[in-house]
Amino acid sequence: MKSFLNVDDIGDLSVALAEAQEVKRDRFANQQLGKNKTLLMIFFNSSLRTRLSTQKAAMNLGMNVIVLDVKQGAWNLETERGVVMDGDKAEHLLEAIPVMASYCDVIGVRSFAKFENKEDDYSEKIIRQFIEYSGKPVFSMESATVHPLQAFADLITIEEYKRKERPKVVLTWAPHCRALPQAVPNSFAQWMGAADVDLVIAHPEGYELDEKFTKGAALITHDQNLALDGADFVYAKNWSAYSDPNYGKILSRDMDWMITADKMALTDNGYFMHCLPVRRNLIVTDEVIESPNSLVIPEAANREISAQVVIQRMLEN
Ligand code: AN0
Ligand code: CP
Repeated sequence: MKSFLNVDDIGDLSVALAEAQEVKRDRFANQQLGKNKTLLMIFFNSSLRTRLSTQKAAMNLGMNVIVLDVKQGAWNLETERGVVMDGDKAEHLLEAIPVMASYCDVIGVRSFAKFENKEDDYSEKIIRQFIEYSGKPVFSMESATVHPLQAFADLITIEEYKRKERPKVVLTWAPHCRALPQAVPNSFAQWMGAADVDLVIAHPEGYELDEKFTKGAALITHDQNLALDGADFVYAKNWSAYSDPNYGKILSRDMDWMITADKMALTDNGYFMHCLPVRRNLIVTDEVIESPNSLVIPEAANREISAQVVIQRMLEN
């Protein structure tokens, strides 16, 4: 695997899930594979889980790991070509990428949507430059439009907890105080659309996601209660608007969309999921996230597994 952004990059999902179970059985079985190899993780944005789980996965494979926080200690990077660089940015990404690539074998990039230019965000302008100019395998650790390591971990979790052959999985928008990217819901919809589940998406009017990601959904509705009826998994997430002219904007703060015990009562004893970090009592009540049906911790733990499968594939390449 040379790059990892979309579900297609991983190929057959049942093969990927079998590899994940293999990693779970013995996560140190491939210690030789990464010997004297280096993973470079580049963060343009904050992270807790991605940073720790991906580093752990690389260490399980015997790799060395370098982490660069661009905001803390690196030169401010210019990303636009043709700019007269007389501002606060001392170095251009076009030099920085090949330099960074010369010190490593595999690269992970976290670079959120900037919400300045939808075309730039949806062409994955930043991570595409890493793919083009590094000459190394590159994976997304949440880039402008996708968070595939999260979606893969979510799929592993659903596979482990499902009680039906083909569970009903609901992706529901929930309220938040900040404008968040569409990357997590985009990837979740894309991966669930390709998996053996019935995907239903619920959101208020104006929060339609890019159809490129949601085309595998059985139903997309503005009625959250209808969506939750009989659900096996409830995946809550806030996102900002995708549709023009409101790209990147908050259109609703409707607290009726928060996941409460009453909402969970509509499901078939459904599990609650969220990628974290989550703001309690905005997205979900304390009661629901602390309930025995909350999967947020095993879901986060599976981030180590999804990262290990992906890095392993890149090392085998
Ligand atoms: C980010 C997001 O919504 O994309 C990261 C989630 C993994 N969340 C926040 O910025 C709070
Ligand atoms: N879920 C997730 O990616 O968390 P972090 O932003 O903390 O890495």
